[in-house]
Amino acid sequence: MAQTQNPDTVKTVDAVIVGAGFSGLYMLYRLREAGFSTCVFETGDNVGGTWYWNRYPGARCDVESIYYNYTFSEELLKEWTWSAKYAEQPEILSYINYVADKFDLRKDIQFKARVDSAQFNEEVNRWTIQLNNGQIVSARYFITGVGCLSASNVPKFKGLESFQGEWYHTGRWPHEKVDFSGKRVGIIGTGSSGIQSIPAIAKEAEQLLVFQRTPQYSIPARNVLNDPDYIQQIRENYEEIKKNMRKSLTGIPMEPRNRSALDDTPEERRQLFEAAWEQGGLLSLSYAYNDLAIKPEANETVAEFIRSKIRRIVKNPEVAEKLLPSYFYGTKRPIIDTDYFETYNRDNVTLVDVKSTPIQEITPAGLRTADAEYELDIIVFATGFDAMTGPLFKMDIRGRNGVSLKEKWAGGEQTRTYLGISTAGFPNMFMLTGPESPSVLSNMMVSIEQHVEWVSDCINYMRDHHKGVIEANVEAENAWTKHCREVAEPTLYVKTDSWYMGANIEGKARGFQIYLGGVGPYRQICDDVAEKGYEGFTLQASEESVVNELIQ
Ligand code: N01
Repeated sequence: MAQTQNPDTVKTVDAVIVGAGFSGLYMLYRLREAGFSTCVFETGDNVGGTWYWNRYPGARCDVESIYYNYTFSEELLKEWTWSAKYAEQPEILSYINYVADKFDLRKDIQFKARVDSAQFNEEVNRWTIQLNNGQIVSARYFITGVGCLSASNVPKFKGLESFQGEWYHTGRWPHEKVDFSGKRVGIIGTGSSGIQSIPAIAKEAEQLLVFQRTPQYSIPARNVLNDPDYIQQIRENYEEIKKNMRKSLTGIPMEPRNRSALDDTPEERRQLFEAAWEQGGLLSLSYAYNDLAIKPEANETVAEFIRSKIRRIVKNPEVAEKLLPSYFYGTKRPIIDTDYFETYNRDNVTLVDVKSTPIQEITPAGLRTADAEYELDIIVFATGFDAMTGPLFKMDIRGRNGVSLKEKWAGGEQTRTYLGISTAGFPNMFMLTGPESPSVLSNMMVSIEQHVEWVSDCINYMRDHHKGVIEANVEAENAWTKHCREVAEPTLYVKTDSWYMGANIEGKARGFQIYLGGVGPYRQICDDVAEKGYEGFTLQASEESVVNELIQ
């Protein structure tokens, strides 16, 4: 590590940021504006993060585009116009590139540079960051902007290396177009990525086989082009919209209807659900009543409503039956789609239930399940991610006494953080949208801006108050982790095996890793902590201020 390196070869900056996605870019902007020397390292060869890697056919955002953008610059808000209600991946990627150019961010980003390790050096209170190209950087602050869903998960199927065709993971999609025409394509996985890509691939491929383990609830997105008058109206009211986004539960300016599903008659519920189905979108059904995520009987009303829709849309009753989900609605990420269930009415699409007949191996010619062999030219893995901790664990991050983050969060302990931003024993390290913050259960843009602003305010505070080290206290961390679990415990989320629970990765500790208290209340908690001089953290004077005091 750096202690043994020639100091002349070590680059020194105030802050290192990992990742040039939405969070890393805004963090860079804020720190640079405040006069801190900052360097971003990015594995990819361009900006974009999630939207750089997830280029699979049909990829688009499930949060309305007018809410899924930066709000820090009024000028930017006025300059950029989203073409549709839900923006497609290429448009979002263009937006990110536009932002990077507008604010001249690229000059402080090193692309194709992967951070392999980061170690806190207690002698000098600095982080030593090592890159895959051998470069070493010393930074006061180490900030991760690695996202929550960037460590792709390709299940360890026997025989994958023997497969003679092409295979791709949705989260690591190639930049060149994948040609499905005339091909027999198999897709494994029916989460958001699978459900978005299945209708798109079905239109091109000669044959599409969908290997489904768990049927999913999905409701229509009802995407439309944005009307210029609507955009104008949004622009005129953006200050108000922004305020509402920030104080809402999810970062989308909507609140759940304040009524139990069990207080309405079946006919009243049906009418309400029908209206929500027609409206489409991420929250229309989840927000129809206030107890769908808490009471099993309330949840069953919406779950059965969606099942009835699937039975009606899918013409073959046997196929429809296989597509009926049974877990608590909303306890996996709700999915919105364009013609997903309709796609099973196509002649070239076949559904294979791999719950009852599991995939046994990938063969040179395709794939073998417990009762059949399928010949395939292309396999698409829409098999998700090692979420939340996966992106952090890809780096060897070591805090005090050389203890790694992986060791600290190992075994049944799961994650332990203070506010989802920091963790005891890892001074001057900040995790943007880290575990135990609202992150993926919110509009990420709102959560990203909140974290970036909180962290940059904190770093400014440190400079203004001549502090060199900030570290979460163990007591504050324990209290926060306990609070996170207490908020999640009464909900149905913890009763479902999902990636929220770490259940999709073999051997991973189970536990709900996201703060469910809502982005508005969470912002208030973080602001209060800052207002009280960073309550729950220990701040140490900077070396320069100690030296100055000694001299005087
Ligand atoms: O991944 P997932 P994803 N054999 O984990 C199956 C965000 N996102 O990439 O449920 C067979 O949801 C697995 O089956 P099961 C969004 O937050 C957003 O789709 O574990 N199947 C499941 O069906 C989302 O939630 C957007 O039984 C296997 C699928 O693979 C998150 O990313 C778009 C298997 C994985 O589903 C992740 O979504 C895309 C195996 N061995 C993603 N292993 C939008 O904004 C796994 N599966 C719209």
